[in-house]
Amino acid sequence: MMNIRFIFVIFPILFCAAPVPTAVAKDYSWEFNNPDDLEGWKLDGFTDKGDIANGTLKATATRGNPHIFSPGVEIDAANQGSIIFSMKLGKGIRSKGCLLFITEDQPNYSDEAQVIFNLKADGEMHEYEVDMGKNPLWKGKVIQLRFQPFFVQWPLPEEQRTVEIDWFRVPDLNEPKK
Ligand SMILES: [Ca+2]
Repeated sequence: MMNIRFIFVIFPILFCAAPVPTAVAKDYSWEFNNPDDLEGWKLDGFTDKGDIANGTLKATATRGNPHIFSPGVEIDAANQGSIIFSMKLGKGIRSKGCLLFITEDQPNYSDEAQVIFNLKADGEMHEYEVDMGKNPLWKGKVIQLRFQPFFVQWPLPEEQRTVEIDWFRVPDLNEPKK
């Protein structure tokens, strides 16, 4: 009797204590195709938590620098230097966007750990590719992203406050294309 109890207690402990495998690049892909499923993303600076309709995450900003936080990730910076996404912004918005990141070694957001990108402001859906590798702090294991679709002075004309994201991906560049 004692032996059986011992096995039941000790096995889960051994399992939990097993060493975590070393960092392996993981493909990340958020498609925003299921209604009300934000796939772990959290919005700050928008009218609500975000809405998913017609396969697109849609939200309306309440300030000039709204934030969209990714869920926790384990991005291998060496093999995942590129972030791609498909986004639609209000026509005529005069701004740039930026992507901030934190890593295991630098777990606090700062303006040093960001990459700024140009926006396409014709009011249509566009694919963007941001080369994160050009920031020297993009190294080791990246644990979260903070996506800022724009940063502008407030107030912003109402028709320029809406952001739509069709998908957002961080591919493993070493992985052969499917
Ligand atoms: Ca989608």
